[in-house]
Amino acid sequence: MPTAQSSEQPALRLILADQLTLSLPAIKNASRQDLFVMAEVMEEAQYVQHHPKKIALLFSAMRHFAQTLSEKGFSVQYFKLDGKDAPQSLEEAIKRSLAKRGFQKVVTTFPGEWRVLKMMEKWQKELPCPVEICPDDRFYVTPSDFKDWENTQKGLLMANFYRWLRIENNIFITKDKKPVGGKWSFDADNRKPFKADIKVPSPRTFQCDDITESVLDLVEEKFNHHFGQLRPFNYAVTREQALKVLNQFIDQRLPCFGDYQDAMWQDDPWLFHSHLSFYINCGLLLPQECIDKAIQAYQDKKAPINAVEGFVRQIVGWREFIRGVYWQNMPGYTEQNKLKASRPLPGWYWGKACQLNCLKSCVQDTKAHAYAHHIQRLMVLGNFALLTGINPSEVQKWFLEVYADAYEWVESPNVQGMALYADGGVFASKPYAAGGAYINKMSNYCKSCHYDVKEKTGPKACPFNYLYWDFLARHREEFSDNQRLAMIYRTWDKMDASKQEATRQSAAIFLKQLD
Ligand code: FAD
Ligand code: DLZ
Ligand code: SF4
Repeated sequence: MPTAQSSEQPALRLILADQLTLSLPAIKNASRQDLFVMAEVMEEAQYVQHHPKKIALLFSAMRHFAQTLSEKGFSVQYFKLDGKDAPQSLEEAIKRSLAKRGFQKVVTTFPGEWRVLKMMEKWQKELPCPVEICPDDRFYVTPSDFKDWENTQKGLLMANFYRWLRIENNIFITKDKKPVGGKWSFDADNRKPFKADIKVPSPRTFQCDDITESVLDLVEEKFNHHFGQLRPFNYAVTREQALKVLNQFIDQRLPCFGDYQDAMWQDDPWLFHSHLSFYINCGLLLPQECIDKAIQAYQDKKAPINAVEGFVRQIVGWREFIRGVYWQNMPGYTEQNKLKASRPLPGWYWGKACQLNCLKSCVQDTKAHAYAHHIQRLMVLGNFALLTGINPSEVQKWFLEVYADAYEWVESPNVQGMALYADGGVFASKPYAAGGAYINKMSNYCKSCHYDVKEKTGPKACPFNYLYWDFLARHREEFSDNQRLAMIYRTWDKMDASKQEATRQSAAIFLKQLD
């Protein structure tokens, strides 16, 4: 509820599409005379061509959030994209709202992208009143905390960061600061392949209300040319619905989350994953409440340690670490290309006919749902781009466009750093390169593929097999000091010269066709 009256002068409070959280300082400290501004604008919807489901999710969630603020007694100026005289940019929306009344300041929240932060800093210089940038307290670690922690380290290791963060925040540890379960990570237990007879609960879906229906019509009209299927649309668009997704995950999927975390299955990207990133990243859910519920499930003996620790590690380990890497290395991080990869992104990523069943399936899942799970993104879509040397900025743009959870702070370190090694190893100790055997072990894709995963060279051989060795051979110089690759290079060196030649020849033919 707004505070009744305050001696402070009225403020204009901007809320972005990924700031839909009532507890944010910029929102909870509002008073009755303040005005909230929310704007659907072409500038944000088109700076990359977002998947239509992502735009629909954000616009519908924004409209519902605006309704919640109004019901709580706040004044809200909401600009619809198709409204009369709709502003084209966030700046235009603010300037127009400022002109209406004498606001004494503009209040914003620290954004998710360097680009938007620069925009806010420009407003600080140019707008006729002060612009305050409030902290985003939905994260455990601020960019400056991360910097301080990094200064205590010799290298950037997620495992060390995760342990430090758990101790600092008392997360899932015993009274004597030991990890619950006796180990900091149960990752080694989380690599079971999936089987056809394992029953997976259906994802929680929702009927569209009138607000969502009108957003779908708008997105269909304006963004029809973007890659991705808009309908059927059944994602959560309010906090109440997102909480239902969370509760269903905790009850039905969390128990197996760890076991099948790395598994991939044709036409089922959801498996036992949480599907919460859409909602955590736009603010409908708080990371803290997600891990609290998972830990409670462990305490109630409803989920095993490998599942709960695994989930906690993804959220307070990887998610926070990735954000720290982003802010610590911007600007410039997104332009890195240490392996000098220059190949254009093949049409296969946009759904053009493709004979690699794994790649085709992951693209199809992405197109249909604006979602693919972590191993699909890393070990199929990212791995293929790494091995074939696709230009990192094209890959990064693709990942930012096609996933409903994609914002630059989280997408770019995952793509540049984890999948492509384009940052030269800021936090990954070696490239996540893999041949067909890994994909075959973790999925059923190879069973219905044109290629043979057991074949190493020749026209029927799985391309991942020869591309893997070709990638390593091509980049030998860059990786000469990498101890973690030393064994692998020894295996390559022991291979017959004729086998090496055939491998490189197969790769050359494949790459030529790709071009
Ligand atoms: P689950 O598997 O259920 O994991 C639980 C939660 O942990 C996720 O919801 C997410 O909040 C967090 N998480 C797990 N891994 C990561 C990670 N590596 N980085 C950050 N958070 C993580 N995640 C995004 O949120 N946005 C992106 O744009 C994005 N792009 C990626 C691109 C590549 C190349 C790779 C390899 C990973 C990317 N990820 C991204 C991380 C991860 O793939 C997604 O967070 C996850 O697939 C979301 O699905 P889920 O909610 O079902 O996750
Ligand atoms: C991603 C996105 C989209 C598609 N549209 C809007 C919008 O119309 N209005 C808005 O306020 N925010 C939008 N966003 C989210 C912003 O781009 C987001 O704040 C940045 O990506 C930073 O994380
Ligand atoms: Fe992918 Fe190779 Fe398996 Fe085909 S055989 S699905 S290309 S890993």
